Parts: sequence; C-alpha cells; structure tokens
Amino acid sequence: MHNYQDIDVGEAQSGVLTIKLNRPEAYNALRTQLLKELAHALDQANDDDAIKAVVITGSDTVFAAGADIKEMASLDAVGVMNDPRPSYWRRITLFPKPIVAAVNGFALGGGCELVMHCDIVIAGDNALFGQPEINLGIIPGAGGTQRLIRTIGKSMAMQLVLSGEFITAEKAQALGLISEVTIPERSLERAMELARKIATKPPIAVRLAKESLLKAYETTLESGLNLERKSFTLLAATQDRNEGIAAFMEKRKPNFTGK
Ligand code: CO8
Repeated sequence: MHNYQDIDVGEAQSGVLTIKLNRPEAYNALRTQLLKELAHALDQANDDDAIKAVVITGSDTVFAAGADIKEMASLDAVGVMNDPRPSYWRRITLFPKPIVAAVNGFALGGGCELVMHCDIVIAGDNALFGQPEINLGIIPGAGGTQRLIRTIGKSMAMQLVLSGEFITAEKAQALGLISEVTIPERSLERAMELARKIATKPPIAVRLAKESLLKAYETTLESGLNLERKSFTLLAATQDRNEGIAAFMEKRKPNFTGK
C-alpha cells in the first residue's frame, strides 16, 4: 500500500476502494500534494481488476473547502499557467470506473468541483455546497462553470458562482447536483452500499454505461445516441451479457467475470 500524506486509502473490500481526504487542519483544502495523491490512487485503482468502484469521502464535517488558498496565494499568472494541478484533475476526470462520493459538511470551490467529478453523490444533511471563488477575485477553475451549468441549469449556476452563496444538501438534491440525502452518520455507509452493489454488476457494461452517460454532457444527441448504440452492440460480444441473459432465463443469479 502506498504511503500517502493527504489521503487515506483503505484496502479494497467487496470490490470497493475507499479514499478519504485527510487534511483536517486545512478543512481538506485540495493542495497540489492532495490532488497528486488522489490522481495516483485512482490510477492504481484503474490498474487493479479487483477494484470495481471507488468511494471518495471526507470527514464528518468537511468534504473539502476548496483549493488551498494559502498555496494559491503565492502563484502569479505564470505560476498558474505552469500549475500541475489541471493534469491531476484531468486524471480524475478520465477515471473510467464509477466513483461514489459521501459528502458531509463543506463542499466548496474545488471541493464542490470534486463532487461534480464523482458519478453518484450521497450527502449528509449537514452538507453545504458552493462556489465561493468570487469572494477571492477568481472563478471556479476545475470545471465548475461548465459542469455546474450542465448539472443544475443556468439561473442557479449563475447564482452560486456570482454570489458565492452556499446551498444545503436538500436544495442540492432538488437541483440534481446530488442523488440522496441521509443523516451524516449514514452517508458513507449508503455510498459504500451503492458502490458494493455496482461492484457486483458486469464491469464492461458498467464502464460503457458511465462513458455513455458522461458523453451526454459534451456532445449532440445524435452523436451521443451513436456512442450508446456502438457500446450496446459491443456488449453483445461479451460473455457477461450472455451470462446475464442466461441467468435470467434459468431463474438463477448471474456469475459475471468481466469478460
Ligand atoms: N484553503 C486553505 N486553508 C483553508 C481553506 C482553504 N480553501 N478553507 C479552510 N482553511 C483552513 C483555515 O485557514 C483554517 O486554518 P487556520 O486555523 O490554520 O487558519 C481552518 O481551515 C479552519 O477554517 P476556518 O477557521 O475559516 O473555519 P470556519 O468554520 O470558520 O469556516 C469555511 C469554514 C466557511 C469553510 C471557511 O474556512 C472558508 O470560507 N474557506 C474557504 C472556502 C473557499 O473560498 N473555497 C474556495 C477556494 S478557491 C477554489 O477552490 C478554486 C478551485 C480552483 C481549482 C483550480 C485547479 C487548477
């Protein structure tokens, strides 16, 4: 197991790897080191066939309070241009297995953007989401302006980004930013439960489903439907598809092998 400073990575259990953001002294601010470690842990998870899904979580009171403002303070325009962080974000974006987030407390700035990099989000009812960058004279820089508007629509995205106001978990759920609200004590277990369930599904179908769904963010309906059709066709060539259909016919549980 790799020795990380800013994150805790558990042993994979039932196909699920749990990554905990762990910089309590800085409200899990996403400094370069943390993002580098997160990208590394996800790369490792991608290479490990035993890992079928990942859960990302923070503490009971903070998911992540954004980019590390103290670290950011020392960067001028050239420093920002040469910043390695966008390449770490890119690796998180490209991670092909499902990521479920369990969010308690603050998910602000880059923390809210990290939430939007996750595929399913479960939040405790103490969670607060926001893009307060405007208060610092900057704007979201890890996809927030683009993903927020595609996820919650123009008026609400503008409200969050331009005013810096926070929204509650209940509101975030109503807007479709997250999928479920629980009591804070239950958010991680619920996220794990979902991840474990996904881990039992045929992995190639899960992967192609994620890819197809995410494509909807960035393409026309026609080319999205094309990708869906091609993926659907490709799945007809997998053993797991034959196994799934045979198991249904024979009224038994399927035994998926990832082939
Ligand atoms: N960066 C660094 N340290 C932080 C951050 C942060 N984002 N947030 C909190 N901390 C630290 C505080 O400095 C403090 O440490 P210390 O006691 O040593 O000074 C500790 O965490 C606790 O913070 P507070 O005392 O402020 O705690 P409160 O409970 O009073 O308030 C808040 C909690 C509301 C979360 C408050 O800390 C806050 O407003 N934090 C900043 C939130 C913010 O502005 N986030 C956006 C940051 S900018 C950004 O995310 C841009 C992303 C671009 C990514 C681009 C990649 C290339």
